[in-house]
Parts: sequence; structure tokens; C-alpha cells
Amino acid sequence: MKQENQILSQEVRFLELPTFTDPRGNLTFIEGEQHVPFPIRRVYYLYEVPGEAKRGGHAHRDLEQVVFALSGSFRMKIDNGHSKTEYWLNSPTKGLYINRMIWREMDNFSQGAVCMVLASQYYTESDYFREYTDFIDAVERGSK
Ligand code: T46
Repeated sequence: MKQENQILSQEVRFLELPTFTDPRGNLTFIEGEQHVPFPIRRVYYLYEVPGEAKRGGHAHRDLEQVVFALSGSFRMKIDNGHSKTEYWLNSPTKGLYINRMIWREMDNFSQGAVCMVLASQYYTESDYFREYTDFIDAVERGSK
């Protein structure tokens, strides 16, 4: 289990962004390939998410992403097919990097939460595993 957790921490980890704070407030910035480990091809955001909603529930064959709570908070449940963990996102300066072949589920969105995602690829439905059993089969075969 310890070894699995070490592998998972390579696949999913928090990235801290540079932030300038002065009496006018805070400024945080992100540069592709500098502060996130890929060129940014796509940005999308989730907002007005009902508190009882569950999002995600899939894995990606090739996509890498960094997920931020720009406002409010939510929970990200992570599963690499061998072990599971969870993270709370609640800071606009700390993004959760999620590598390819990681099952993710999001819930417990606070009122007014805004989730912004930086993605390494354009949207492609064929990149998704939407069935957990297909994901587990691929992990066990070492394929994607
Ligand atoms: C992820 C979590 C954090 C598009 O047309 N373009 C896009 O860039 C995206 C992200 C989605 N869509 C369409 C596909 C679906 O018909 O928007 C609809 C809702 O997408 P989905 O059900 O996949 O949304 P979430 O919130 O469950 O998952 C999304 C991302 O898809 C996923 O990559 O990791 O946010």
C-alpha cells in the first residue's frame, strides 16, 4: 500500500502558483509549461454547481489537467486503479495536477464554488473512459 501511495503522489499532486499580494489584493498567474507541466490547450470552468451534484466519474487516456477552486471548495476523489485517495480543493493559488489514466469524481461543491481546469488537449470524447470497469480493465492490461 505504501508503494502504491508513492506512485499515486507522482500522478496527482498539488502545484503552488506564484502570487503577488499588495494592498490592492492578490494577483496569481499561470504560464503553460512553466507552472503547469504541459502546454495549455484548453481551459474550462464549472460554476453554479448544486451542492448535491457529483461531477467527473471518468478517466482520460491521454489528457493531463490541473484543477483549481478559484472560489469556494469541493472534494476530488482520485483512483489510479490500485489505490484511492481524496483531496479538498479550496485555494485559487493551489492547483491539483492529475496525470492520464486516473479516475476522478468531484462532489461537495460549496455554494458559489468555481472550478477552473487547465487541460493539455482539446476536448475529445474518445479520450474518456466513462465506464469504471473499462478503466480497470485497461489498468490491468497496462493499456489505455
Ligand atoms: C474532468 C472534470 C474535472 C465539451 O464539449 N468540452 C469540454 O471541454 C468539456 C470539459 C466538456 N464538454 C461537454 C461534454 C459533455 O457533453 O460538456 C458536457 C459535460 O461534460 P462532463 O460530463 O464530462 O463534465 P464533468 O464536470 O463531469 O467533467 C469535466 C471534464 O469532462 C473532465 O475532463 O476531469 O470536469
